[in-house]
Amino acid sequence: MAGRVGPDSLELTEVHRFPNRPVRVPEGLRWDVLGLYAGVLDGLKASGAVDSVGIDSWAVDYGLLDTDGALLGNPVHYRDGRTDGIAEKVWATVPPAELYAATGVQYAPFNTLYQVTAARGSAHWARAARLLLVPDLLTYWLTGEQGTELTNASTTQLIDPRTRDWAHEVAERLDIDLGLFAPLRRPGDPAGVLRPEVLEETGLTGPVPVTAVGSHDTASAVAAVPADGVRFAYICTGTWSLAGLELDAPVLTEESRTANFTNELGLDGTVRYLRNIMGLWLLQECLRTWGEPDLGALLREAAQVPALRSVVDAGDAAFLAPGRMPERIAGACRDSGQPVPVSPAEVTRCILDSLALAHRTAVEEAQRLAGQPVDVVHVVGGGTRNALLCQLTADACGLPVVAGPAEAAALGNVLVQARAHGLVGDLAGMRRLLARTQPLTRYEPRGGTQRWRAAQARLARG
Ligand code: LFR
Repeated sequence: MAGRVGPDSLELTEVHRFPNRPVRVPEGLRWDVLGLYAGVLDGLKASGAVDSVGIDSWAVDYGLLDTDGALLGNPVHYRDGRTDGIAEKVWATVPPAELYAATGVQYAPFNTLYQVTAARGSAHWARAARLLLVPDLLTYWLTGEQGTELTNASTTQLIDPRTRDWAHEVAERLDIDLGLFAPLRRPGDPAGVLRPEVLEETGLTGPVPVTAVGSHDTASAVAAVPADGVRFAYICTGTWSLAGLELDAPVLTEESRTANFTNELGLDGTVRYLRNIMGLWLLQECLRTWGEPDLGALLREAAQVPALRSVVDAGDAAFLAPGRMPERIAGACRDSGQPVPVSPAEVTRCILDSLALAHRTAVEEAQRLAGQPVDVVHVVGGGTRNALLCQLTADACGLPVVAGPAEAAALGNVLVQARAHGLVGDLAGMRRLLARTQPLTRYEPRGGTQRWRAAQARLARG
């Protein structure tokens, strides 16, 4: 994505799009990270000319480098099964309550902490001299410089959200050598310049500075929520739904831990207090099984299916792995004594109702646990293109939804670069610019919160 930023303008152009296709090999599910890097180079070439570059991606995953700086194998996908049963091993040394009090990170089997515990003893791990999170790895290949960007580092479960530095004691107790990580850098910090070979391959003219951004896509997306003030919740919708609040301090209570809220780090000292919800992954996987039918037609049909007939727990890690999704959703409905959705439209409706319900629960609980009430829900990311999901979310939350921008992560990335180059002001100024320049759609709740509350209770009873 190429961004163009002026004092009163902000434009984003898609210059190149490439698929990110996980690959299953005999040893498990892997990322084709060289393919992604090639896509980045093609994108730079297609841009023609740029003043600055910034990289963001999904969180938690990493590549290992040997002492020569060479990549040791393909990064493992966080949906790979290698972390099954690993958390219990970690908890035997550091109990979950202590881990949460020290890191504020929700339990997810794929947190980097559990991944590195699972990797121990492997041949690659034995040879590893450096661990770079995915966006830091791509940045390293572009610049030759290594760093660990803070917003993404906060998803490793090895960062203390109060000090915004490494959680030294946790690492020590779990015998994790923090020397494996490159020094921390923060959004806006310089991250080097494009290497001469990169300039040559892309046809760009140097020097082209690379800037650390909120390299966790969700950090960039939250930075691009076009909100005014603090009384807002956000939902970053895409493969995941990340629903929560922006706070100025972490919530590390036991109640917050059992509610599985995470305290990831955002821009300028903010905390992204949120919950991971399976998101449109549930639908994407169904579409894959159904042979990629026309989405527009399917959503129109789903809108005609009666609401809230069956709902599943969209926070359930049982939906994490790929494969057979329609069957697994039908199974969850059957097991909980609800009508079983059969047609693609019925399954789609069940997914969208379930997501809206999970959005409601997360927004409600986040306000209660953080003691920060909201008047509006901002929905950003790819899911803003799904009008039915936005309307159902407004209905379920009983609050207005402001939807947009769809490319929030890219906009947040671009704005942090622009700020580092003195083009925009603080976070509030960035948000004002977004609100002035980006098309937004407002959805009013249509009433019937009672039915959503009842569905919530039904699901809680299991
Ligand atoms: C969204 C996201 C989420 C993270 C998940 C796995 O793309 O980055 O924030 O929990 O992917 O990395």
